[in-house]
Formats: sequence, C-alpha cells, structure tokens
Amino acid sequence: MKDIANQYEILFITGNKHKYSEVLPIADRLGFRILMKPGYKLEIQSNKLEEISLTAALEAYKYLKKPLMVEDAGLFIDALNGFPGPYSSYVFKTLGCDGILKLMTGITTRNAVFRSVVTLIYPPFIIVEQGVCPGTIASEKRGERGFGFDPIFVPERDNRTFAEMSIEEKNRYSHRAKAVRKALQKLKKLLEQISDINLNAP
Ligand code: ITT
Repeated sequence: MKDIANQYEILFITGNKHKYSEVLPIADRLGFRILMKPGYKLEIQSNKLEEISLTAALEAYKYLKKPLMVEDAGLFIDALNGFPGPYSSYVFKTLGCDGILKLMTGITTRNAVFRSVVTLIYPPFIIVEQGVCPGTIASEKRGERGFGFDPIFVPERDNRTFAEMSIEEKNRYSHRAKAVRKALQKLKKLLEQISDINLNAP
C-alpha cells in the first residue's frame, strides 16, 4: 500500500519543546511531518482534559485553518484525590516537584497516573484519543532529563523516574506516546480509506 501519511503535514500546537521532541519520533515512524506551532493554544479553565484539549484544537483551527494537533496532559495523584490533574501546569509553576513531595510527606500510598488527551483536526476528521500511564510518586527527585513532574514520576514496570530515561524509553510507557500513537494510527487508516474512494465514480 502507498504510504499516504507521508504527504501530510500537521501543526503541533504547543509551547513545550519537550512535548514536541517526544512526539516527533512517533510521528516520523508513521510517516507524518509534525511542525511545532507555539502561541495558538488557548487554555480554558475546566476540570476535564478532553474539554481543554478539544476547545484548544477548535480555537487554533479557527485561526490557522490547517491540519493540527493539541495535546493536554496532567498528573493525577490518588492520595490527593486526583490533584493536580487538569491544573498541573499551574501547580508545576507554583509548587513544582518539591511542593508535591512536601504534600506527600508521610503518605505511603503513592499511586498516580499521567493522563493525556490528543485532539487531531484533519478535515473532514476530528480524532480524540486518550493515553494513560500508571505509576507512583518517588520519595525524592531523580534524573535530569525531561520536564515538569518527570523527576518524581516512576512508571509501572520500571524503577526509574521519567527524568532518568531517554525519550525513546519514556515513549515506551508514556501517556502522551500512547495517545499520539493511537490518534495518528487512526488518522492514517482513515486517510488510506478515503484515498481508495473514487470520487468521480457515477
Ligand atoms: P502546552 O503548550 O502544550 O500546553 P504545557 O507544558 O502547558 O504545554 P500541559 O498543559 O499539557 O502542557 O501539561 C500540564 C503540565 O503537566 C505540564 O506543564 C507539566 O508540568 C505536567 N506534565 C504533563 N505531561 C508531563 C510529562 O510527560 N512529564 C512531566 N510532566 C508533565
């Protein structure tokens, strides 16, 4: 089958270079060209990642009118009733990893999940996919790589934090990698399907 995805370019609406570096190899493997586009992500106040992601994608599309993707993520800590969740960006800026570790002092149940919601607009398609990465909150910061809460998050089936991993290693587990892979695979399949349709047929 012809590699249809190769012909398509998708803008990644984000101001976060780390996210872009994580998504790049996944898109590349599927034959898509992803370009980072900062400055167009509207961040609404909502307690639902799906709503934040979809609204940001639709708003960006209103201005750019080009195929694009938005990814919104958050860290949900069980013992803190899902905090910081959809407020992760603000909480990272204000409390940071140290603040979260402080809130977790003396707490032995350290389960948490990273969740990601990708909205991909490629007319006539709008694809929304989720990715979840279960794990635990470490007792101290470890590692220099990555961004955000990476130094304190240990994914299930490993004992290193995300900040101790290469991008390829983090992508084997991460919420973002799972959501982006699913969304791009679905798009590729749909593009292949519509390219088989003969629009001039009577
Ligand atoms: P955008 O421009 O794409 O919005 P952002 O960094 O603000 O970039 P999000 O709103 O999706 O991204 O994420 C909220 C915060 O959650 C983010 O700032 C990090 O602190 C944290 N976070 C999300 N994904 C993460 C990951 O893979 N590793 C570590 N922290 C992450």
